[in-house]
Amino acid sequence: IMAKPRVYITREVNDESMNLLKQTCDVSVWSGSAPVSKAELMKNLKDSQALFCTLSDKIDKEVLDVATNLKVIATMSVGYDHLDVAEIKAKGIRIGYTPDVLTDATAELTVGLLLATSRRLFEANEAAKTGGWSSWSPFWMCGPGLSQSTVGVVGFGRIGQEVAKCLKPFNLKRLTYYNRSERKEAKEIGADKVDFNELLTESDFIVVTCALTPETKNLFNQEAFKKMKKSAVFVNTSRGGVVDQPALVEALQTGEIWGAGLDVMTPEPLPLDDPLLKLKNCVILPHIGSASIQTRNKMGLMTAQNIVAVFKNEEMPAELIV
Ligand code: 8YV
Repeated sequence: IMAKPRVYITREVNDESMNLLKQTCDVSVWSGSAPVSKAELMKNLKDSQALFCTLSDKIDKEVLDVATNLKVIATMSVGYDHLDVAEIKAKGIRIGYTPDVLTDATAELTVGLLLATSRRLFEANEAAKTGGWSSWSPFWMCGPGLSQSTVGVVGFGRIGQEVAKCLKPFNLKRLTYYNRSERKEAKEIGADKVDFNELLTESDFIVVTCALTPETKNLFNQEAFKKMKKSAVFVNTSRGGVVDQPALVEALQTGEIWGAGLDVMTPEPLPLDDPLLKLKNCVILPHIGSASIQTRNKMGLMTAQNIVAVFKNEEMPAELIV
């Protein structure tokens, strides 16, 4: 009888995923409250055949070099910028991830963040609860409305397209997108492809849903914020690394743009003394884009299924092919 493959899990996950894994694998879970340290991860990976990880686990060459028994890395995320994909592939290790199942949850959170930022929902709620609501005043708590505005989506993949679809009923003036390649789905959605410069200068709302890659790193720099309208609202639910954060802080402080809503930033968690947290025109969420109960359950299950498939010699539900 062959020993069951050992899978190391860097977070406690849903029972359904655990139960599925336990049927074919010998499961070991990191149950600390903070993310597993690199040293602990390396110690545990030495004799593991599978890794179940999340975005806070950086899987680099140093980690991979000790993980000589690893057959599959399954990340409970659609993003994979925390994985050294080239090195993993070079070692013949398979990669699983969780596309599609989080598209709707992330898109709805993006729309929520856009509205919360532009219509100042958190500021207004705070005022109402802490005595800041004195009397009705014509321009108090006003912000730019979505109706008849131009929205530009940066990165028109699964999530960007879903955001665009969700925004359709808001009576936009124009919906545009910027993407490396033209997306055939755009016509039906009613989104026009524009170049990056046009997107920056013409948009009332800029929504970022692209992946973090060497090409998108610091895409939103000082020059980009300067090109935006002073009334522009900037929303990011992708990765903090696409933004030059000091440049964003400056743009918000000097009124170069109207406001920002961020679900992702650098670093995460954001330290309590970070200048972003002092800005009234910046809404900060703790990376909850995919955090609907249904979606997180699906993500957990898909991650487990990706692992099990490898050991059963079946097709993985979502294998990362690059
Ligand atoms: C996750 C995400 O919460 O899927 C992604 O890429 O950023 C979020 O859905 C996170 O990555 C958990 O690993």
